[in-house]
Amino acid sequence: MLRASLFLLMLGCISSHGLLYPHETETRQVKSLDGLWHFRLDEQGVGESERWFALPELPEPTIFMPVPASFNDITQNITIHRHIGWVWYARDVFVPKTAGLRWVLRFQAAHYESRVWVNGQSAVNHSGGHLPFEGDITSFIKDSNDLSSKVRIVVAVNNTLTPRTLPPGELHIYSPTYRELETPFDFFNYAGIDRSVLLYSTSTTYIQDITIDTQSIDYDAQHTATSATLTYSVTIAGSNSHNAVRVIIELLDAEGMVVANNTDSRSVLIVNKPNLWQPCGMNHTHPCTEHSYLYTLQVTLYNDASTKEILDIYRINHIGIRTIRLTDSKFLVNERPFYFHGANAHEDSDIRGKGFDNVILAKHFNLYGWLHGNAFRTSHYPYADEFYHMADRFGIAIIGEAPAVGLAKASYFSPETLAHHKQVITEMISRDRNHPSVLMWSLANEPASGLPEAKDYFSAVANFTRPLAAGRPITYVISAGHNSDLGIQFFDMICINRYFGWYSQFGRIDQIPDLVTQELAAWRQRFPTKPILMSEYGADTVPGLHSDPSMMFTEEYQKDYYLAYHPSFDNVSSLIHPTTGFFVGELPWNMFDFATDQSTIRVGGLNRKGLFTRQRQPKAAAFIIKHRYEQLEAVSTSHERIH
Ligand code: GCB
Repeated sequence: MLRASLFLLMLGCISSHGLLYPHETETRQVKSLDGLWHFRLDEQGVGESERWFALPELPEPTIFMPVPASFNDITQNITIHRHIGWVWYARDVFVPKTAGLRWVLRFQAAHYESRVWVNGQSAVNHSGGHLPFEGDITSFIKDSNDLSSKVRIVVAVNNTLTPRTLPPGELHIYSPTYRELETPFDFFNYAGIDRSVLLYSTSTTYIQDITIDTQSIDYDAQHTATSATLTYSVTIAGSNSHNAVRVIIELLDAEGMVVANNTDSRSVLIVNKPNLWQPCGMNHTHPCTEHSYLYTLQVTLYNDASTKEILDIYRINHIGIRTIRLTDSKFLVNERPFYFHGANAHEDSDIRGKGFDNVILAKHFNLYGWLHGNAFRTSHYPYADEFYHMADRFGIAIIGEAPAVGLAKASYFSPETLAHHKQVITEMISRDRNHPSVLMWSLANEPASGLPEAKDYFSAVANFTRPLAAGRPITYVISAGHNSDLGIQFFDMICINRYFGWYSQFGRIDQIPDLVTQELAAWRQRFPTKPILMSEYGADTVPGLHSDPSMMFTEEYQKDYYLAYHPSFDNVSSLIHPTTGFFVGELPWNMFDFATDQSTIRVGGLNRKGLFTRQRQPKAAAFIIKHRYEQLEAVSTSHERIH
């Protein structure tokens, strides 16, 4: 059981990595480099030795490639679609050289291995496909009175996965024309510059990182919050950071009024009568189409105590005051039981692949609102920042997942993978920890956790993450059986993926209720102090395919499948049975159909377990889930006694 005192110890322990989102402020400019870049494949892998990064143009043949987007589905060319290896992107940009400013080139993500050159010189390299990286490029910028002050940016990205990457993969070279990347996970290995590229400026002494957590909330007898204590820390970096700089920290309410302030770079803010951030879709909170309450944290950096000259201003406009606490049977948000009812997702859509797109983002949240869905797991990797900003606003709970999917073999539990796993956990938490919507960290999906190697591996992952976890419980998502898993003992929650009536008991909807009931009871018996969540369950469904009685792959089967699981959930729900229940949520697999490798079980190269098609149109089961979630919202919760 996690206790409030434990959360206190955890505060402020994370090291800074400067992953603050590049917001524009009075002192910071942000320039988008999204658009059409020059692009080409490097099938022979010769670009670096031939110094393509130093040429005025990439060698032909080049094409225009949109950024952000995965490159795979943009053309009709199957070679580009299934390319494995290096691809090259290039574009020019004009950047003014300005005294007192530094310019940072930021990639919101590129999959998987990235090398970036600016004006022919190496600027930044990164390994990992789903988190931002950046480099200070000020020294590469020429004087603005030099008429050739153009900055050339060249990026090489390689999507080859290895047993040491996350996710892992293995390249098989069968002949000069037949290579396959074996990917032990169930989504297409989309690649390229999938997220935005930004150029932003800061002063040479600047705010590098900010962390903020709700330490505690006091309530009156009616459970109205009377005050809240937030702990924060601000890291300053750059040329003058060790000299007499002064920082002012202000918390602004939704009307822009200062409700708390401080002048220490690491301290607390006390807020009287706080408006709490609430997850949506609970009886005592707001619908998922409306907004949660957010504050803004404003940090202003002055060059000295006289506060005459502002060096830097940074604002986080998604501060939510809320606490999280697990008991042995409940997931409490603001000391009230929370029940996760949403659907898992993927970053995936037609043409764009995993490319970030505001259209897809807005539709995503509109559909969760329509569904009354209050949660999603960022299966199976951290999503683009914008998803977390929207989730904060609507109050949709996020289980933030590390890209450790496909740890399927003993040889993958290596010291090198563990070191990289720790790196991505650090980067993920550093980027996402200030989002109130992130309620839990999932550190892997369906590892082979029954293997002896998994025990020490996950013990090490849990020990490493706990001091960084910023008040969130930690878990990983399990496919292993209740008597074979060796790693979850080190974590806080049990999250299980189960496909009775799909990957087993084909067509036997009638067998589902007993199997689900037995499964939940067995896990509970082994771990009586850890709440349980169904983190995946679902059935492939071809839209428009019908049968009565229902048969696998039809819309009727998907409906019957879901209806068969729900009574077993309700029998042990912590919401419906506050004293005996231990089941804290259900996340269907998947919200949307998504692309996979081609295989005999993936019609048209899609996993079709979506409640919605890949084009975001509902299948019949979406209406079943919507109806259920409306009913779940009506279940009232009482607040726990505060310890
Ligand atoms: C799972 C995996 C998910 C797959 C899903 C399926 O258990 O976690 O990545 O897509 O099953 O549909 O097979």
